[in-house]
Amino acid sequence: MRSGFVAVAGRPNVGKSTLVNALCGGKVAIVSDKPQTTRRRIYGIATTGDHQLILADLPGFQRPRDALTEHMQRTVESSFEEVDCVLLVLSARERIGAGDRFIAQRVFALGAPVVIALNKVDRLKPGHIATQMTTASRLGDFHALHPVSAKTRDGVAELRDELVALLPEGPLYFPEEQRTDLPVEAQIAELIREKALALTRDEVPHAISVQVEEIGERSVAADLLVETESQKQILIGRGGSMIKEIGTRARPEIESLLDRHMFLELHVKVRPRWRRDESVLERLGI
Ligand SMILES: Nc1nc2c(ncn2[C@@H]2O[C@H](COP(=O)(O)OP(=O)(O)OP(=O)(O)O)[C@@H](O)[C@H]2O)c(=O)[nH]1
Ligand SMILES: [Mg+2]
Repeated sequence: MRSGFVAVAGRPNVGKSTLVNALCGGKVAIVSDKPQTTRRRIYGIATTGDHQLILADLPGFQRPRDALTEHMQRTVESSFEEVDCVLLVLSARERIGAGDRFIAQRVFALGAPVVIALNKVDRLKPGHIATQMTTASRLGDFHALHPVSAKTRDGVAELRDELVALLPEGPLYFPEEQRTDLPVEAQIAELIREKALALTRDEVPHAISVQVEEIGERSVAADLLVETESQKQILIGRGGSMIKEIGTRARPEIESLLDRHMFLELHVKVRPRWRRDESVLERLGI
């Protein structure tokens, strides 16, 4: 039996969570087109007869601006301890630049093998992919470099085999059927937040957090926290249309997670400066 932990590192928005989901063969982490979607470490666990691959999906590497981003960056740093391998994710759609080099420096210094995933190669010209691969290969002494598309799953199976081959012999760290270490309340909160992120823009997505208050037999109650009254009005929408749409989108996924029909009760609340409030962050598990 091979088993072990792989830290997934990279700039915000390069597709780390999408790739973790693809490698696990199911949704464990939420995804959005806004940077800083992932706020806490989430294990995506993939178990077969002969191995258990545990991927630590992490927040994107960033310079902290407040307590929230400070906690996020600390999570990234502490997750590098005792991993069997690091998966460094880059976006082939953007210039591989100073931000990637900064992360690479940190990652290559760990001493664990580094596998580079050059993500988002779908619909890119082969010549452009080749150029990006050359640039990526200069980041450090990598173990392997894989062009992939987390979206179309191109190259994902090969990348998965590469990671599994790097795992040492070890025990099952999690029960065979477990897909993530997130408690169910947190999974539901994340699903609701994902829908809210998709429907908002500018500074609003960053100001949203979700807290599940109660999971009953037939209903789930959750609060969406924002920082200002105007953000609250945006989330509620005209005549409640926005919050209704968030609920409509989140409900089917929550129902399939809990395996029963659910009524979803969402409330929007203002918590001024929650991103700087340690007690709120603690309650959110960040
Ligand atoms: N075209 C394309 N888009 C992708 C691919 N992988 C991810 N994306 C998109 O990139 C955006 C960011 O994806 P995420 O998986 O949330 O990125 P992340 O690195 O986890 O972002 P943070 O959690 O904010 O650090 C989303 O809009 C995804 O749909 C890919 O292979 N191809
Ligand atoms: Mg993410």
